[in-house]
Amino acid sequence: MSGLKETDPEVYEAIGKELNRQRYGLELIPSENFVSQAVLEAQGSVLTNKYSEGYPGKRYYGGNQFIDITETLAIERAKKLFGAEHANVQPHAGAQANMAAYFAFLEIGDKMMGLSLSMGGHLTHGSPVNFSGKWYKVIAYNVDRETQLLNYDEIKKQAIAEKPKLIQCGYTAYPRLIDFKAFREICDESGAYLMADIAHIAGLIVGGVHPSPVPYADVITTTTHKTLRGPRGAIILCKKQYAEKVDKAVFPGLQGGPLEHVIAAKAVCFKEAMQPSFKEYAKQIVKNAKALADELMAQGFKLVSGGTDNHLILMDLTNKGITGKEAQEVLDSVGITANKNTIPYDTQKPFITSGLRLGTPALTTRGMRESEMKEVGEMIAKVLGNKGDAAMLEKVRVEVRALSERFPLYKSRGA
Ligand code: DSN
Repeated sequence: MSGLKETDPEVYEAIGKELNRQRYGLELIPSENFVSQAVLEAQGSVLTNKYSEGYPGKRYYGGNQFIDITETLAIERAKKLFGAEHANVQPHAGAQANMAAYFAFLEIGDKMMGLSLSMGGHLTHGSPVNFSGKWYKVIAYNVDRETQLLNYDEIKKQAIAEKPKLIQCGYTAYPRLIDFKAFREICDESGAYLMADIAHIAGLIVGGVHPSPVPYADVITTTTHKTLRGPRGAIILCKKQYAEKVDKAVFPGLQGGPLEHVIAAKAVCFKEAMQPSFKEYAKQIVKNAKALADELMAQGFKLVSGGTDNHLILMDLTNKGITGKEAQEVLDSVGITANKNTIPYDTQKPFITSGLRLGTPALTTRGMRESEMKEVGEMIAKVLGNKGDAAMLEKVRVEVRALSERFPLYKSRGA
């Protein structure tokens, strides 16, 4: 990064500091990961210079003969990776992908159903502060108060009574498997389209450790940067019969020029996710999440739904005298990054919360396994149990640094 260092030392320095934060800390935010050198190189390439409104073979600008190669690779690889009939690889981010999917299947004012944000849904699944809650008539469904799980019978009753045009499934803080077949049946009985937002679990799906929605959903959206371990961005998958309306919704409906440097990096990510080693990676994410969950429960922590089947854990801190916000902050102070999150039926405000959301995709990328998850669980317990003990916090800070150094990150890169 010598050019950047010379031109803009302030940006260069901040990037260097962020690199060191990633190298010497423990990243437990379940929606984050570390991309490969190849993904970084594609995303940092000259493809950023090119306008390419339209789609491969049908562009509104000249000079797209090489862009067409990378975008076509991304499309074909996405279809093959997920076994989908059609892929649009242009959405800039998950929110834009969801917006485009709604735009394709709904009219403004139509009724849709999604899991409420405070129960593990996403802002774009119908939150009143988001476009989805403002443009559509949203009926929220909840998880069960006792089990903290989706209750498919209840969702079905609600759907049959409400008759939404679209039902959204796929979540940001749900630690269990999603039964997409059950959602298909609910949609068939209530006359709704089924949309699955698999942003969190896409890598687990292609890695074979979570069922796929492809046989059941009419439209699927996912970001590419979470368990899938690609660049920040998103894609939409759908059945062939919906291809044209999905493509039109993305461009010209909502976006102009696609980010072709990011699309090239998505193509690289999909190639990486097709390798047998990615299946091993996905399996290890889940094994690590279970190991971390077991250690946290052994340390006396309550977990929402009593554990995990996927990459994430939602800690319920209500019996520990610490809020999610305080927990996030004290963990941050020792180099452990996690995020506060509401738990189902939380009595705290979303900025405070009673929960803490953890995930294992990033640490698994670094090569950590079950024994390191046990160490991480012990560190979290020490920090949350001793938040005012400066000596203890310093001790854990040293442990965090030592563990991170055992699993080097971006060895050859300097900012
Ligand atoms: N912000 C993402 C997450 O952290 O889950 C969802 O978009």
